[in-house]
Amino acid sequence: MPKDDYDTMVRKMIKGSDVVVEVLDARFPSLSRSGRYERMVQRDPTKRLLIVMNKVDLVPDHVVNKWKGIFGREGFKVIPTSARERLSTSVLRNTILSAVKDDMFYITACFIGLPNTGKSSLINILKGRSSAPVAPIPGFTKALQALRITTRLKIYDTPGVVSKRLTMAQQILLGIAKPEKLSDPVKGAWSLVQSIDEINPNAIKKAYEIEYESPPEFLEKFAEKRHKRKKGGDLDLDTAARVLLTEHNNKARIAVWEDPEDYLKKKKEKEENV
Ligand SMILES: Nc1nc2c(ncn2[C@@H]2O[C@H](COP(=O)(O)OP(=O)(O)OP(=O)(O)O)[C@@H](O)[C@H]2O)c(=O)[nH]1
Ligand SMILES: [Mg+2]
Repeated sequence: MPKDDYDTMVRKMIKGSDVVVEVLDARFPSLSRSGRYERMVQRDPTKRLLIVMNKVDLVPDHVVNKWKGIFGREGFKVIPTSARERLSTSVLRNTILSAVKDDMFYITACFIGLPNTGKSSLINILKGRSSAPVAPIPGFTKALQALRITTRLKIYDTPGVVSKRLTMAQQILLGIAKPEKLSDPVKGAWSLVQSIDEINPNAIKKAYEIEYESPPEFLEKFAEKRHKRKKGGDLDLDTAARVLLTEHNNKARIAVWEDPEDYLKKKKEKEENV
């Protein structure tokens, strides 16, 4: 289905929901937000927006708390969760139920967000048994799914939509770019290494135990270490690049997360320039 159709589908779901739960990747909370959908919810006083920072198992607590404070000061209700470790999933359920007025018995909520942030995983936990298909592949949920969680609560799972505002380098960092869709996976892998080095210069070295001075040097050493060679014996950088990107998308092996201080600095600069 074309991207625009997913967007239309998500907009329709937001229109039909009382509570909209935006699921962010706790590693990249500001990058994975969708201002457009948030504004759509906020424009309608009958709707409530909740921000979930999922995958907190991949980020140190003090970083998660800082983000929670920042978004809280911006006026958002934030719930850090981990579907993997079943952290705060009942808090999430109770917050959804209490987000609407007491006299409203039936509640419809929808889960929105970029691909792969864990929307379906969270909904499955709320439901109590596997109902929404989960996969390590970004863009796995293809169609709408309505799930009755309790008598009062119905939740719609939506397919993740990639925001047009995200550059290809950002999509690669977020782990939502499919390696097979990249025209040049080697450049994609270099871009990943460069983006991560800019945020956390030791993360890749630590994850793969490879010393390097530049992204191309890293990829060559990575190809060697993984024995990725073509028939003639030359290094197969294309295959190595795909392996690296796939591991980043599926396994989150590299410990990397956005720096909240950096976000605050950039936000201040932007405000001063207005
Ligand atoms: N480490 C970690 N991984 C998680 C967590 N929640 C989900 N995942 C993993 O993230 C991947 C994507 O999960 P899904 O629940 O399919 O994500 P989704 O948001 O529904 O993705 P789309 O349907 O593509 O939009 C899977 O490999 C999950 O196992 C979490 O809390 N921590
Ligand atoms: Mg899904």
